[in-house]
Amino acid sequence: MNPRYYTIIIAIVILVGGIFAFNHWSKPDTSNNDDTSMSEENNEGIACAQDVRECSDGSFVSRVAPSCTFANCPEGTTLLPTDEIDSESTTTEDDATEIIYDGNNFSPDSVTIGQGDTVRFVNKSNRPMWVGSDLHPTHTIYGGTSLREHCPSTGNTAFDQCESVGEDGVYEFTFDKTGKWGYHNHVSASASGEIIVQ
Ligand SMILES: [Cu+2]
Repeated sequence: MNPRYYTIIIAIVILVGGIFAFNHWSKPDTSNNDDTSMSEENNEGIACAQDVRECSDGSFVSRVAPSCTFANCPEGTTLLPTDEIDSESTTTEDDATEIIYDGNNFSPDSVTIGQGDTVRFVNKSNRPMWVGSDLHPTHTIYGGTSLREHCPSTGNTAFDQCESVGEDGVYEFTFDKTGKWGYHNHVSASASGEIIVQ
């Protein structure tokens, strides 16, 4: 091979290596510079959260730097306690009864719920899950219609998932009818369970 090619190749290798090295060593420097500039900014002008609280006269106060505590309410008034709406909404958010499909069985395979309660079926396996009302294969028991009539389920009235889902797939159904409702995995019908609605 022509020695000039070697020279060119070596030059390219040195150049590329130099670019890598420059990027590698220059990164910590730039991040350090960013950090110091950030902290300088914070020291100069403290930005407090933008939330406000209500005083007993109906006026609002905001947070004041540097401590970022709320400003004093007008004389003769007091700061009202904060609402606890947030914590209430999180506790009522998730009251569905959960049933896990593990690839072979539903567990628990029998649950008792109240009328109007919701059950959430979760597929914790790598096998498909299609929850359907008994009897297999028509799924008529709960809704009174067959799978051919009520799928795809738009009104969520037939207790039929109408499709199979893979791992972490979820099916939720709200039971408005009291009774003892058997169900099964339509794509592996030996897996079954019952929902007792009182
Ligand atoms: Cu079925």
